Amino acid sequence: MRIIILVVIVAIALGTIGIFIIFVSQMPASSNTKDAIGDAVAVRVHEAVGEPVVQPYHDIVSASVQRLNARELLLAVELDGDPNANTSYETVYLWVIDYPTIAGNRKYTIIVPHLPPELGTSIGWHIAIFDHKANGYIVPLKKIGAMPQNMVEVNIDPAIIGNPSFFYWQTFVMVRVEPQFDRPPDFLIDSAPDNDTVLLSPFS
Ligand SMILES: [Ca+2]
Repeated sequence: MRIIILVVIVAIALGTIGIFIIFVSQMPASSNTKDAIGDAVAVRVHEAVGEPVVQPYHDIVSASVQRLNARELLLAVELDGDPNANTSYETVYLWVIDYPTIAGNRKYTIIVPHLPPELGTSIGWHIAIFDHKANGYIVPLKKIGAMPQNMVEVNIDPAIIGNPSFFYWQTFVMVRVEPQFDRPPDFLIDSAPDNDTVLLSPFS
């Protein structure tokens, strides 16, 4: 009898925790960080032929991640120039998101590349999402519309990244000078925060 009561209590507790996690993962939440202007520098990540000239639209001024509701996660970065004006090399804006689970850490990278007209194929803005645990793309590269002036922003369904109740994020600007798409871009230009992450939680 005692065992049955204990099992019932544990089941009720687990059910309550489950409902709480689902509820919290749908609550609006907002997080942001500011970054210095003028700190953008091209740091080579891979050996590659060519080096980008740092542009104002490579320089992060601020970045934010907001859960607007259960279906919309808004990722935004404010820049010191208009990223739609990119005319040389592929510029890539990235958000790296990670959070712990009982089954281990989950990590995703939201990749937003801009391909300038000089590349000639599928020019303009794109999005892809990479799942580090599965080591593959869960959203393959697809074309999206133009960005607002001096901003890069995308809206994704948080279900794609597992509907976390909270997570840590960091954003990066990178440039690819060689068209080798099986590796990360060749240069890191700016990041925010530079050596830290931001917590998105309805309780922070
Ligand atoms: Ca900056």
